[in-house]
Amino acid sequence: MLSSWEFTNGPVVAIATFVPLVPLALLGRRRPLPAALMIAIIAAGPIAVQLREGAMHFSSSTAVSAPMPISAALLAAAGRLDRHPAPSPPTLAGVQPLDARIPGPALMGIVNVTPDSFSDGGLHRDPAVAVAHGLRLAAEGAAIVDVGGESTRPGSEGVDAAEELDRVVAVVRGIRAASDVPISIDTSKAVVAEAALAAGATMVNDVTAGRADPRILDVARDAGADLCLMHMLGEPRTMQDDPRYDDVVREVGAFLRERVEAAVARGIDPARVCVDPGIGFGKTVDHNLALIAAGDELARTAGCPLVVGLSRKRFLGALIGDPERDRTTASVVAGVAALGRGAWMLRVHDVQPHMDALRVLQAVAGSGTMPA
Ligand code: PMM
Repeated sequence: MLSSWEFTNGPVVAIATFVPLVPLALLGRRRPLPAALMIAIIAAGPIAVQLREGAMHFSSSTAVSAPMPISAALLAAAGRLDRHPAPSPPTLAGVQPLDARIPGPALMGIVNVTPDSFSDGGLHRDPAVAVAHGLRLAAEGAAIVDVGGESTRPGSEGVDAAEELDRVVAVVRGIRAASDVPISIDTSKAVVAEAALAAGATMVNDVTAGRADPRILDVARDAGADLCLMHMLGEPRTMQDDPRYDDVVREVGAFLRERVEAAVARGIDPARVCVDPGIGFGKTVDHNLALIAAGDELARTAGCPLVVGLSRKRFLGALIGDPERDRTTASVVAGVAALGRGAWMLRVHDVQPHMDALRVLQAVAGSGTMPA
């Protein structure tokens, strides 16, 4: 894990070192700032690693004369996104692992059909607007769209099943009628998952990892659906009151492992399971940063691909020093950092800027394969 100095200063050092040299052709004409920041942060990776390993001793004033050649540093950093981050479980009954069916780095586009989500509550309450939004995210490059009808933002109270069904089923059906894009249903209720899967959803995304309503695991199994199991400390109403861990990475990893085992014990094919550390769900800023930095370890411990959802979340407002300011750039940079550290998929509100980032990363890595 990076020290706070490395995390804070690595990107700054890299910006000063590399941004003036980044080929403008890679940045595209739109949104050059996120692209430049994104390249800078991936370039910061090797510097931070060198710092951590004690192989290079420099302060911010000597960083500009760091011995590593610039192009090699960029390619080495970008190349980290090329390797397969999570060891995939063996297939059962011929099912390909999730990250073989949806190769990473991939994006899950968020369609919140709620009046009060973390950042976009109320925007898509009208089903037709929500469907159009989901289709737009798919057209922009989302590998899957995540439809949710219950807010889980800190302090929220939850919603009853009838209201949640009313919010999400028409939206899932509408997206499915117009597109083949995989659809995830973001719910903790078995009855909602069941109806959404019948309407065309293909994944169940449960922020309680099957603890709130264990029947949801049976529903996912019987439908042959994919399953995302997320960590949350406590419940949304109180989770941010005073979250504490002895070792957040070890505890979240052990929890995810236990939940994967519980799902598999219930008959779910491990090739259908992914996990999520639950950024912002009972975590301080430091907890969130530690989990983002430990993606490789979390995926290894859980034994399946790792989803990270940090888009627009509150800790980014704290990091940029202004809770009111737009968090798109912060989301893209933090998302890229998560991908470089083992995440397979990012759950994001703003697909287009993240897609721009992935295109630039793949160009930098020289892989020649651009996301569709
Ligand atoms: N965050 C929210 C809702 N659902 N699901 C997963 N798997 N991971 C998350 O981080 C996650 C989630 C809350 O964020 P939002 O209100 O901005 O959608």
